[in-house]
Amino acid sequence: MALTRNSAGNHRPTAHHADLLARGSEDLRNEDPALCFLLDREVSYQNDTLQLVAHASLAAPSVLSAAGSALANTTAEGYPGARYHPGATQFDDVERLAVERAKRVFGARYANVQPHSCSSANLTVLFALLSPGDTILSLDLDSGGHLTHGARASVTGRYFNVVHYGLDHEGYIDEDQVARLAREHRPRLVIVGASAYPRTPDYARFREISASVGAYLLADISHIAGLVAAGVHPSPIDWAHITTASTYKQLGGPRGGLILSGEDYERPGPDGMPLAKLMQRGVFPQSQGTPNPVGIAAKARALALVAQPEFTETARNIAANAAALAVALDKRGWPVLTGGTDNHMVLLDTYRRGITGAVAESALESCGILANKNRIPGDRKPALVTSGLRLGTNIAAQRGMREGDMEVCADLLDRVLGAVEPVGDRTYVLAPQDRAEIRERVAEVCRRFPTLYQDASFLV
Ligand code: DSN
Repeated sequence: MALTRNSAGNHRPTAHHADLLARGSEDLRNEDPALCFLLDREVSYQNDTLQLVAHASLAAPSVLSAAGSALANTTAEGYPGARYHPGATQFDDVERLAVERAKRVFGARYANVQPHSCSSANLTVLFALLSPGDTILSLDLDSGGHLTHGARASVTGRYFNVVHYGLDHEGYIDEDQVARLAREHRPRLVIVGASAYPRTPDYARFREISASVGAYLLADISHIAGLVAAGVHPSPIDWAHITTASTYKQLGGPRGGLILSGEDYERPGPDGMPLAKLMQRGVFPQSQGTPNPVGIAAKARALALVAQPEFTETARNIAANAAALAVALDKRGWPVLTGGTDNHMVLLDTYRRGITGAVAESALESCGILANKNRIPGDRKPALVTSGLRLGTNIAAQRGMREGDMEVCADLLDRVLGAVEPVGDRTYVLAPQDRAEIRERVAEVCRRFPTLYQDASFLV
């Protein structure tokens, strides 16, 4: 997008973002060594830890830089060209840039870049499209759904009548059940999307089911947004009426969310207002006040990187690595749900081998490996214990690992989980010599595959 000339005319900067950031880093180092130490330690922790989580990616230094910009001081409710505060000239252009980039990256006709998270984006969509008591049809939490899809613990479960679909005996979404429940309960909204589902939903079928009962279709692609953007996973943009995404899980962006729409963006919503306008109003003023300008600047930067061929290559490796990791773990006797994966995520039923998710997560973390405990279908353990473990390959691919390197990762996981001796659901014993030996091997892998933070000179 060509930047529009701002209202201050052809203003030449007299001060520079990069100088400000350098000065800030210097001041932090000199004036607040305690905080600086913690921040330094986090950089080295991220370098020296083998992150195999599904819910994160690494933001490039330039994304972090945009997130630390002077736009932090700008308060401007509303949208570009229609703000409720003065002084938003640059922010207007930054937000327009982020919107254009989001549309381009996802092939969308409409984008709103203001949601503070994908949870906020989902709440916005639900409250914009539905009235209290309306019926939602969504995947249940234990089958891999999300809190904001109508879980009992969420406000969405209190305000709406929620009906859940589940998985078949092989762990796949049971679309026939979705169709049957839709006929039976006549939902106003069907949600397709998950926090812990390793397979590809059939978006065309979901649209057909939604259309058959006159429901809207919301696709939540939080976890798989990078694969979708890179064309490594089918896109729901033109199947769903609305698509939501988070920007940090797989897009290498800041904490934040997006609301997108494809071919349906002008379709009338419940009160006749086009969906795009309904979403604009749904974000501001209905569910959020001031947008976060630095978050939006960082989204703009991350989306520019997502458009690069290097990102497509990383996305291909994310999916290939996950498939290879699933095979390597299965070979070592670890129960892989659905027997594999189509995306970045591998789910293990660790409890089938006597280890709760809580014990697995904690033992791995003590060895320098991150993966998170996760409830699995039919789980009888509470959410802070769980019977499963969720693994992801976003950061491994960003570190340059390839399919063949997943053997090493599977070996390390197997070594920890094979050595751990559970004592109840949350505690365990791991021999100090085992831990020390594994930690050394993890450190060696991390040195071999440095993160993009290894040379942290960008912090000045
Ligand atoms: N949605 C949560 C997850 O999938 O881990 C965190 O954002």
